[in-house]
Amino acid sequence: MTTNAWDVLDAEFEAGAQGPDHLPPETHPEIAFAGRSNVGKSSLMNALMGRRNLVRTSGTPGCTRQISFFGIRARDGAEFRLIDLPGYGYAKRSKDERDAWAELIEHYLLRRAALRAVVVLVDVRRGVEDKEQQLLDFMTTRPAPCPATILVATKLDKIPKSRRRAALAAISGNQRILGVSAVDFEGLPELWSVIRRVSAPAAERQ
Ligand SMILES: Nc1nc2c(ncn2[C@@H]2O[C@H](COP(=O)(O)OP(=O)(O)OP(=O)(O)O)[C@@H](O)[C@H]2O)c(=O)[nH]1
Ligand SMILES: [Mg+2]
Repeated sequence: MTTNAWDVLDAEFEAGAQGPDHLPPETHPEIAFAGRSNVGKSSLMNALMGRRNLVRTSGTPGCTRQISFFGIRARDGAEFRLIDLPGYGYAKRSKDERDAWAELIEHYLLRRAALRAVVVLVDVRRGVEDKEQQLLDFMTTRPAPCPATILVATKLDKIPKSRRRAALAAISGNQRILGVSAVDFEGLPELWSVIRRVSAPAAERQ
């Protein structure tokens, strides 16, 4: 059984935006996935949506070149969107290309009123590096309402079970962190319940 077969009734690709002018209307709460290229954003989204290949993944860093919008309909009728952001930190792109992406992502993260939370992904073996810290700091500069940031360590399956807890503690310091794996689905129910909570209407969120 796929991880969220019990909760995701329907998941579909809705729109792709390659520039700030192409963003779709803000019809539903949005949860965005951000992190460096190859960290596992698209794989995690597929696992969460219970779909193997809805979001394109690749062993080649820099695979995701646009902001992709996926519409979710849950069994209880809740509707929200998961957003796949292009990965940053992929050195092989030209500077112009990187600048255009940074502009698009910054525009989205700063201006999108529907944005409820940003899932910031780090590789459990690398932890929070400069780029991730910049992203976490950047999100605090956003004018209210400030979206939540959810720190998530991916590829947990790459380290032995006995070392996972210590590895997560070493990454997070005082912040809350969730460890996940898109391969063995570890941590996905916990992350899913956080996503459900932040995407719920304000009155239901507590
Ligand atoms: N072992 C393991 N491999 C993973 C996991 N998640 C992703 N991968 C692998 O990591 C590689 C990159 O995954 P993607 O999901 O395409 O990464 P991305 O962050 O979307 O990359 P960009 O689109 O380039 O920004 C692929 O080869 C995946 O199979 C995981 O939890 N465990
Ligand atoms: Mg991707």
